[in-house]
Amino acid sequence: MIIKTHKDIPSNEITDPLVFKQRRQIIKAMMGSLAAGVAGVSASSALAEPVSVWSNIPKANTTGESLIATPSDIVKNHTNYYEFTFNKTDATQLAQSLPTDPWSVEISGEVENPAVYHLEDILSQQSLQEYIYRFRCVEAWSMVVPWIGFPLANLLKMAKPLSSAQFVQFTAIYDPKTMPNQRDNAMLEWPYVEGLRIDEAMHHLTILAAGMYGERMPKQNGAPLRLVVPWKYGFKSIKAIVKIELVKRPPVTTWNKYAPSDYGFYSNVNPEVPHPRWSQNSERQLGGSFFTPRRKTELFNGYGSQVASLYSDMDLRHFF
Ligand SMILES: Nc1nc2c(c(=O)[nH]1)N[C@H]1C(S)=C(S)[C@@H](COP(=O)(O)O)O[C@H]1N2
Ligand SMILES: [Mo]
Repeated sequence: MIIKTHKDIPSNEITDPLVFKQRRQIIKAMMGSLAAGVAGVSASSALAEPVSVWSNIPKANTTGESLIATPSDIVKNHTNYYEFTFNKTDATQLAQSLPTDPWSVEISGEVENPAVYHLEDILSQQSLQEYIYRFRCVEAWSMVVPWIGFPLANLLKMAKPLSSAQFVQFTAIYDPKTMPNQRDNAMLEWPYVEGLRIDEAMHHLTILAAGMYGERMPKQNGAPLRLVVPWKYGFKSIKAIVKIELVKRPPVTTWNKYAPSDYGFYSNVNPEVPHPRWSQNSERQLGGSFFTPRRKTELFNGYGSQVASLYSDMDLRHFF
């Protein structure tokens, strides 16, 4: 038997494992619809869904800037998902065991119409758009991601917030069976909780994302539904949301509770307010080479012309 070593295989013969998986999914989808055609019943939605539903998404016109997305294999393989791991690589594998279909999202609290929705019912009522945003982690790295989602405001309006609703609290899934750090009660308090002020939550740049790079959200990036708030540090953009509550008081959020002097409730990107252990005035851009210069971090991550008015009467050093 001739064994080809890695050296002998031309690079175009090596199939990226992600591409391989995608191909298998497409084949599975084709077989699913074939089988359905023969049997005369409709295949399950996930399998029969035409690939184009996720790949021909119109671009949202929210920022008017043209950004070049970070290569998708980098965004999919460099993640922060503390329920699974404290490193950046292992969630790619570990998160695959999280069951995300079916999924429901509860909307409750200070609203006229509290409800529990099947995720698919939420998605079918929204016109999904692509939002290409800069994304800045508090650890001083950044990327540009083409998210697929819809304004959070759309969903909140369906629930009809009462005037007493001043903040929005988001809760992520609690699933210790598949999430090792929940099982071990490691480091943070679980489930992961985040929050926004109601005007931040209603802002048109704030989205719920169900996909990226022309496909459904990979599990390690927060499937099936995550928040994206592009002018705040990445930890505000909570993954795997199961509950959205409108509340009267500022929510107690996971990172703020863990280390209040390091991670403020607002956590707007701000080069003038250093983390106690590192500067925030520049960032390493994922996908660059050794020679790519660090990017100068911008106030509100560059979205100031659209969001600065939310904070006009606030001292951002105090409310960091
Ligand atoms: N549920 C949950 N959401 C989370 C996190 C997490 O650990 N758990 N990490 C946050 C942090 S620190 C960042 S930087 C972003 C990372 O998103 P990405 O892994 O898709 O790049 O997700 C945020 N949302
Ligand atoms: Mo982060």
